[in-house]
Amino acid sequence: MAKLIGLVGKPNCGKSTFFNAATLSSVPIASYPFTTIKANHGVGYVRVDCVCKEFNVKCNPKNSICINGQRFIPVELLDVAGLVPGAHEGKGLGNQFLDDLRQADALIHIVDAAGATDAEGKPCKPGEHDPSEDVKFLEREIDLWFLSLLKKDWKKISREVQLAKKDILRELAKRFSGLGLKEHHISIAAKKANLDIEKPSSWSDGDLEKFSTALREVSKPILICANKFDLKEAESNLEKLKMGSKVIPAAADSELALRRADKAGLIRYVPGDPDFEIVGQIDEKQKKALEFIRENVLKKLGNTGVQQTLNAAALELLNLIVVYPVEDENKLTDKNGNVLPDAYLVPKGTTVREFAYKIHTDIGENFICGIDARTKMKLGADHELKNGDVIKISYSK
Ligand SMILES: Nc1nc2c(ncn2[C@@H]2O[C@H](COP(=O)(O)OP(=O)(O)O)[C@@H](O)[C@H]2O)c(=O)[nH]1
Ligand SMILES: [Mg+2]
Repeated sequence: MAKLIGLVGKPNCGKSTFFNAATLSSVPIASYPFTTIKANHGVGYVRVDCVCKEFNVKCNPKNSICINGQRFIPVELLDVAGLVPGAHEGKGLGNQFLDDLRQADALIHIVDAAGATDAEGKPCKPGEHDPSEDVKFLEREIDLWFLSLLKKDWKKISREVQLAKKDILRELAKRFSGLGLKEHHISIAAKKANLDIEKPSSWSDGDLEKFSTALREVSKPILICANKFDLKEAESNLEKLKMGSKVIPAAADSELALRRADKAGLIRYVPGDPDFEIVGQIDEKQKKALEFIRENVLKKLGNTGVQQTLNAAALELLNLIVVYPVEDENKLTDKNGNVLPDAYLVPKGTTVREFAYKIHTDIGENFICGIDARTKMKLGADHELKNGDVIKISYSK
């Protein structure tokens, strides 16, 4: 299943700006791997070095884009409904928030690192609010939500499970399945919280709280996007934001401006690049705005941070790797002669057979073996794929 990355945060931190920037592409892709795109869903891109350079071929991508040897691979994004205090109790837009959260496999928490948004999400003077409070607040909201699900009928159920010698992990997996949690999530979280799974009825309130936090950490990993880094107040808050999750400084509105200018033919800019080039007619005002971005964002951070945030979410948080399926392992083409047509994001540890199923159910069912296009070696069904693999799947037709 394709992974879904949710953008979360309180109002006015730049969620919509980030979403609009990340989903704005100047080069359309013919076919997305996602069938239905709902209202607050969008397609962003993960940027990796394309293997076309290494193989010294000119590629002809179908499900992705290649710009100057950089492959952009679609990944689905979700603009999660604004977080409000008390969301875990279903207050305000709380229910919508929780419903969005349920679907996400990983979260990008967009924070106003400049502290120009107060606790309720209203604009304030930069530096007035401590953004690390927002990080604690979001984590707490999700923890309380997990805790409320966990505590429902807990005394009765834990006793029953223990008496009947049933597996508590399986029971909890059922309870949390609506949130996309699997038994392995529950089992890892139980270990993390040091719980005796033979004696659930002995778990204290403190144990249940620890367990809720662990469940959140394993099932909804969070990356912090320290946004509004073009404002000077942001820098002094960076260290404070590093409370465990990875933090990436960014300027979403700069990225949005650069992508729009590129789309309008005013500049040439590849998302994630350290600089841009002016190629069209621009007026004084536009020139000033672009110079501001160059001086206050690109030179300071090396990039706008938006692409880097998406990459980290997909490749580090979700542990995805990139694999290129081909039908001809020598020419690296599909049946129509397109060179390196597709790039798939798959979880690390995906086997050759699982990959075959991902391409097509029929191919998975009639699987014979894989062939590594680099070494031409045969790969068995259970062989685990590596990042950057170019793979032909042989199957009986
Ligand atoms: N200075 C600065 N302002 C930003 C940045 N990103 C967004 N904003 C501004 O912050 C305000 C709120 O942004 P919006 O995307 O609507 O926030 P949302 O409520 O979280 O969706 C808008 O005025 C944006 O232009 C940024 O990187 N730097
Ligand atoms: Mg918004």
